[in-house]
Amino acid sequence: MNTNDILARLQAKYPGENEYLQAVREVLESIEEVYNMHPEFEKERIVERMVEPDRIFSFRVTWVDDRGEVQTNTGYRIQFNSAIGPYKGGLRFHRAVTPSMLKFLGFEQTFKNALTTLPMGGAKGGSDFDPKGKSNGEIMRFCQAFMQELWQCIGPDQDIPAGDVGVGGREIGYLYGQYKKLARQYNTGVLTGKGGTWGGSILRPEATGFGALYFVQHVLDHAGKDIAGKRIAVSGFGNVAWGASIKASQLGAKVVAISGPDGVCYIPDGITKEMIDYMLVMRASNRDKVEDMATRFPGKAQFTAGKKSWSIPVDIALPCAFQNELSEDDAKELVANGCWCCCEVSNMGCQPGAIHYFQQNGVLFAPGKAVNAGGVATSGLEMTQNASHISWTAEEVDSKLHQIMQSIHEQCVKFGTQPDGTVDYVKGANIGGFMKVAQAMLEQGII
Ligand code: 2IT
Repeated sequence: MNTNDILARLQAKYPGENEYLQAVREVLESIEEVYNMHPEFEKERIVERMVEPDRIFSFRVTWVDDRGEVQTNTGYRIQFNSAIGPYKGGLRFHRAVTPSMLKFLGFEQTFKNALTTLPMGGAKGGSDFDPKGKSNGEIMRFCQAFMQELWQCIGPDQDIPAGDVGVGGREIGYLYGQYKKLARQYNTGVLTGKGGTWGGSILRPEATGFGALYFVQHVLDHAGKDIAGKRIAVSGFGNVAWGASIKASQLGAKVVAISGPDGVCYIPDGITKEMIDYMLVMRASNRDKVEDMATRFPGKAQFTAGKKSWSIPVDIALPCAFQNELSEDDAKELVANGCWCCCEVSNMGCQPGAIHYFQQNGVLFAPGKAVNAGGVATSGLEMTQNASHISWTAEEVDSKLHQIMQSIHEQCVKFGTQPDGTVDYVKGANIGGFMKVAQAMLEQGII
């Protein structure tokens, strides 16, 4: 395999699909050496097949807003790879959603899901619908219109969507209600992230953030460090930032920054339970403003417009919002201010220049597909509970989540340990996920 040749061909075929090309480049660069030691991969063109989604559904979504105006959006579901199980991955509702964004997410999801140890293929979907400023009624009508098309593509043994940016418990509720009405199927396993009384797994809302902090603990432990008392910058204030803030605080760390599209809130004494609870109110309001935290807690949270969480001096940076949210300049500012660990909780949260800068400067860095895999892993646990018509206790789910995050860390160490004994988590996660999917594809023949 020649990474540059493959990328040049993809670039010519998909010009402008920058997020997708960025995600493919990162994986191919990591796996090239191992790949070339396996002539059977090359013979069956595993990489050429793996970078193309199995199929892409694209559909019009038309709905009526509160003023009676007709609105039209585009919906997508990308079924990326089914080598190790049915398609699994979230739905993103965000104004900037494009096929490129969802292809990058579906590609990443394939390797992430392989790392979880559970039998799930990779998928992603969503719409360019912008939840900002929308009423509850508008959200419901949009979800119903979206499901009007999506229901034909999904099923508990085919493709199981969940939430992502802009899609949480409320949206999953509206989507599931409409799925039942259209499909006349009452198997709750068709979606994950459901409510607790109708098939949802306990701890699924917290799982991405909790799993990320368990992974951070393993990273620190492996490097002979400890999380207690450390200062942490989180970005965003959505579901992932919320779960990460709860667990970081429980583990004795101090979350001193959260952020939004409008700026950053600096919380010198560390985030409190009341503030963490208020993040849910801010999310439900659809205002998309972190300034609301400073308004609600004057004196305790200080808002600065136009700044990111990466401007606050911390030990550990946890991007929890959106792809490419941390640039090389941000990485330089963090390191200059003493930051020595960055774990991506958002998918592809760091730009390639930032990752390079962290690695060159001895910062412990781990990529999203390892760090945030606790979310989809707990979705996998929700599917198991649904399929066996039972619900596990919080202790059972949490202990399984712990085991899974530990196993992901072990895979990173196995495939990413360098001659000097440090771990390249990017390499480790990419090779670990890739080997599993590639092996399954080989065994299933040329399809
Ligand atoms: O990026 C992700 O892993 C998710 N949005 C969760 C997907 C899932 O199926 O739970």
